[in-house]
Amino acid sequence: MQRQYTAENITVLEGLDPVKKRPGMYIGSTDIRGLHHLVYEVVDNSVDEALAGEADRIDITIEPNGAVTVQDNGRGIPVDIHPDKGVSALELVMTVLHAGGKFGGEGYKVSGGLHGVGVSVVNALSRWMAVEVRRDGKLYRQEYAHGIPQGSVAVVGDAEGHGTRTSFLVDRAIMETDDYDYDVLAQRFREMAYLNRGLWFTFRDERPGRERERSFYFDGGIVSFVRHMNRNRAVIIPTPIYIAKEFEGASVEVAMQYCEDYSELISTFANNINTPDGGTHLTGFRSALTNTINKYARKNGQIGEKEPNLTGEDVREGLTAIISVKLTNPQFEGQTKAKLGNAEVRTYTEMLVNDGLFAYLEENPTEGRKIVEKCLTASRAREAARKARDLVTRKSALEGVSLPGKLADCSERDPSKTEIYIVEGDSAGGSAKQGRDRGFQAILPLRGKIINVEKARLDKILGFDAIKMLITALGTSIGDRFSIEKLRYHRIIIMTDADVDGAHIRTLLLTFFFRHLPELIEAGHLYIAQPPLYRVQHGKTVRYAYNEAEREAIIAELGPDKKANVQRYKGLGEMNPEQLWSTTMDPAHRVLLQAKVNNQLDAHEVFDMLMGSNVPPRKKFIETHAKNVKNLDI
Ligand code: 0RA
Repeated sequence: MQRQYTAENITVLEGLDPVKKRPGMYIGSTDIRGLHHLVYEVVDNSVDEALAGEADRIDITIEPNGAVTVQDNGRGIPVDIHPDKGVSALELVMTVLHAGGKFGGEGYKVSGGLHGVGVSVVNALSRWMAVEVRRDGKLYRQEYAHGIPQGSVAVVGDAEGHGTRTSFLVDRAIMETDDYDYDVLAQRFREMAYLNRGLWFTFRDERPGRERERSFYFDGGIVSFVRHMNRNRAVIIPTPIYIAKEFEGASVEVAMQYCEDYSELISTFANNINTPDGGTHLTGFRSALTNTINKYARKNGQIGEKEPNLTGEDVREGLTAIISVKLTNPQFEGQTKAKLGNAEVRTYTEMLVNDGLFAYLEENPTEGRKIVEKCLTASRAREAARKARDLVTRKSALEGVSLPGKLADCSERDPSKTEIYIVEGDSAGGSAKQGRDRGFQAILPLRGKIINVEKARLDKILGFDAIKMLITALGTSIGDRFSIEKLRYHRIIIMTDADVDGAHIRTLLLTFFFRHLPELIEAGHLYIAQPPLYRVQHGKTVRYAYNEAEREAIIAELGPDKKANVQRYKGLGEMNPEQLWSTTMDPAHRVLLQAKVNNQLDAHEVFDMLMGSNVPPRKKFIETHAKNVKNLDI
């Protein structure tokens, strides 16, 4: 079929051309992340309508054919003809880059800084797209192919109510995949539901064999978010503190709650977008928090006249908080645009917390006293930790020349070329020492279980020899003396037995790195070795299997009449040095898993659950997941 190009269509085609040519510039990538980005782009427009107070439902469906439909009950994208351009507003929004929907708004309009590339980008990257608008009793519709309107906006029927329904089928000639990950999308919608109190999300998957549906709605908004984050922790005050205020061009909301453990978990958002690198909202919050708690504690007599102030670390220990700001012109900074830059937001957040938190503490003296008590305990412990650490560090035990005696170091001195194996047990350590390439591979055997750092502060942790040895061997020191430049090996490889104890030690080590040396994970230095589970021998050929399926495949390959000798390795110690080298340590053959943190919030939750003091959720998690743990992505 010959396609008809009108003059107008050709300008549309050219207008969206840059998107098709360089999709990465608009949506980051054409892989699954870019694919999800397209969905977020469309959903964000409906969320904007909800933020304007005009919609309270968003229904998202992955259709049986893989198209995605997003429907809201907002005012409907305007369909009237634009006076200068001579086409409908709807068509402009769908076909002109950056046309957005930001016309005709009053008050402050919010739009996502990262996603806000406009729905025309989605249109450009879709084989097919259709928009239906219900307003003024009519149903309007326009369809597009590769971003080109297939006719103008038409009335196709009568309609009750109002809203916008957008469907798109991505162009597989541009997008590498159309296989949406339900869980990833659902997680984002859940987050959006927390961040926008009272907004209903329904998310359906209608793809054959994968049918499911979830709804997200939180009456408590970010208060519910904080409750959810703390659901596996012991809390100091039962109800999260909530403070919020509207400023000129911005709204600021904070929900916070102290827990009995030590980790600080503050998540910040600007226009519903996570800002993991913080920014002005976080800076304002931190300074006002320290200021307010000190002011209250002094007024209350909990800090004496001659006593020093609590530090920022003291007042943030055990704190879970969500800071969410919504503003007209968000400025996202930094390489990954993960930091909020608007200077006025610092002042707003400070004002909110200074006034709002102080008022809360005065109105809730029981809670106020408990919170200050918790901060004072943190302060005393930190002082003790400082003393303990200085005692050790002065003697250079963590930073100095004397490397631990158990460390079998390598001869290479360039850290970018070297690796250190942290090995469970002395006997496996022995095999590893003999099997390694001593040129670039160092071995540090750790005996027995290391301490569960989730339950202890740094002063206590530093009392354990295994931890001291590890830090000394790595060379980076720890806490406020940490310095990544001093790292002595760029690959840190955890090598434990393929059994339950091994898995436990591995988790303890990962927890330690995650809580106390997260920079090493972020920089991609931490790995997990994967020793084989089976040795399959037939005659003179020996092969190794890393899981059940591989073992079965090898046996099947040998054929039914050949009898293979299968050995199951219970521990690293059962392998001789050559076997350990060739299966697990030789860079040419081994398979390493790199430890990564995909999502700070999720990772914190998983560690809280696995290592924290609440037992039932951990039991449940292990029962649910023990059978299908394949890949470790913390
Ligand atoms: C601009 C103006 C108006 C509504 C919208 C945009 C709008 C856009 C989207 C995108 C998805 N859902 C949407 N819902 C509304 C309001 C026009 C008026 O005054 O009625």
